[in-house]
Amino acid sequence: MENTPLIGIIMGSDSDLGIMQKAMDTCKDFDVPYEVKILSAHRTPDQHAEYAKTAVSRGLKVIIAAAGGAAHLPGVTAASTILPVIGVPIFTKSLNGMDSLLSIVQMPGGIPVATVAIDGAKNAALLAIQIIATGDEKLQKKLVDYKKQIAEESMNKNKKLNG
Ligand code: RP5
Repeated sequence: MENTPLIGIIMGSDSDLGIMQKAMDTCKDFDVPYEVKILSAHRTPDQHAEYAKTAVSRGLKVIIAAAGGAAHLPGVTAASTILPVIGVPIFTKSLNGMDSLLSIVQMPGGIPVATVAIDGAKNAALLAIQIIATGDEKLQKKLVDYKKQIAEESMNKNKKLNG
């Protein structure tokens, strides 16, 4: 049971994988089990619907959904599950990811998607981990340590500046 995925990481295409690797790496750093799938709201709507509808019963706690362009994947996922959905807008060459961002962030009332920055895969994973940590003291401790670590790294930059 321990390795049952808690975070589902889905993305519209394998071309999103380079960015989404950061989400996977962050889950690994915190030892939070995850699963990864290519699922498209447009190209594989039936397979995607099945995934979203069975997510709760399969034990997932949060879904991270990444998509670029007409980025409907996070919103359609949120429409089909009661799990929290975090959307990652993927950078696009034609519109610099603004198309992805606006497609994901402008959800209608009643169907929330927590949207991170364009290509913000690492923050998406951190947010998913923080959500799961609300019911997991061990994970809370890891998050406290992580915050200490990034504060230390930041302060060390001052040491370098001032010699
Ligand atoms: C979206 O279309 C994907 O999320 C990807 O960001 C974008 C382009 O997909 P490919 O044409 O590279 O497969 O569905």
